[in-house]
Amino acid sequence: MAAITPVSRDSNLYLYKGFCFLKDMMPPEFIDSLKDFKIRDDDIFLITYPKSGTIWTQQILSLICSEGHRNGTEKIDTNERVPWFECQILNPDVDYNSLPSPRLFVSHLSETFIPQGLKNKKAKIIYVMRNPKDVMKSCYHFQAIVNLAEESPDFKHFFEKYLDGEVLAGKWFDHIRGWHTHKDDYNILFLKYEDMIRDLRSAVKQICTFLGVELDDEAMDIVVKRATFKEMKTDPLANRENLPGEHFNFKAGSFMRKGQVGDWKNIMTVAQSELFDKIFQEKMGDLSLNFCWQIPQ
Ligand code: PPS
Repeated sequence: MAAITPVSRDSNLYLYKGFCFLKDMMPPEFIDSLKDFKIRDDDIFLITYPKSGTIWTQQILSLICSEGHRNGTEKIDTNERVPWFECQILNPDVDYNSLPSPRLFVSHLSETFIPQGLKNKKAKIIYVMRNPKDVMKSCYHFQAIVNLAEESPDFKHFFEKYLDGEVLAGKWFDHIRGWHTHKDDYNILFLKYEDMIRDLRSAVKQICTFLGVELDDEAMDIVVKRATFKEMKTDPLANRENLPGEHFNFKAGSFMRKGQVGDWKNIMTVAQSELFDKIFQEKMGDLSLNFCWQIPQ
């Protein structure tokens, strides 16, 4: 087994093959075993770096794939409908192997750890990315809610911790690079959070086309409406407030915080932003990827 390294700024995490895992919930033997998880041709994986639009796309996927969700006859929590793949410990009574098809999974895993069966190019992956400054700000606020992370005393501390990848999922740059450079190995659709903000209906249509699902106008209207920030914030099945109280403190905030593009400007100093831009250029400059850092109001 590869070396396991402690994470100096967060004792809840360990570093393994360049990725930061939760010590108590994701043992390395289990993580290694996921490569052999048996993939079905109709599996759908949603993959994100944390705070990039996961819960949002989970809701969209669930609404697209389940008529019962759309018409309100099924009251299933989105986390149950689209379970967290590498955190099966949260669902000890569920056997992920025998879930009915089509299975929907959500994951923050980097490309290194993903089941090999996804390379059959039949099963589908939707990868959602978000500009990393907003991801950083969202992660920073999230520390107050989640008991699974050691809280940074201030943003300066968190800024350095995030750049060093001492947060769940490790370095944002590595995650994006890994998935982007291996994109041709998978049947994968890349989406950007900011494009979803600009035009949610088009994003939903893109997902439907990728999944081969045809929705009539009425169904499409329901999906788009129920996936708006305003609707999701008050939807207990979608906003994750049903998650185990021992891990989360919802008095301190919510998964549904602001849902905006450019909020990083309210916390980053000019010097931090310039440093980030420099590192971004060094690490990502050679990739054909553009990010939207701000949308004029
Ligand atoms: S997690 O913990 O990794 O699953 O978090 P994740 O769901 O990836 O990201 C949370 C951020 O997504 C925002 N969000 C939305 N934005 C726009 N529209 C909708 N419907 C929506 N749903 C969730 C959420 O507010 C978090 O971003 P911030 O910037 O913190 O508000």
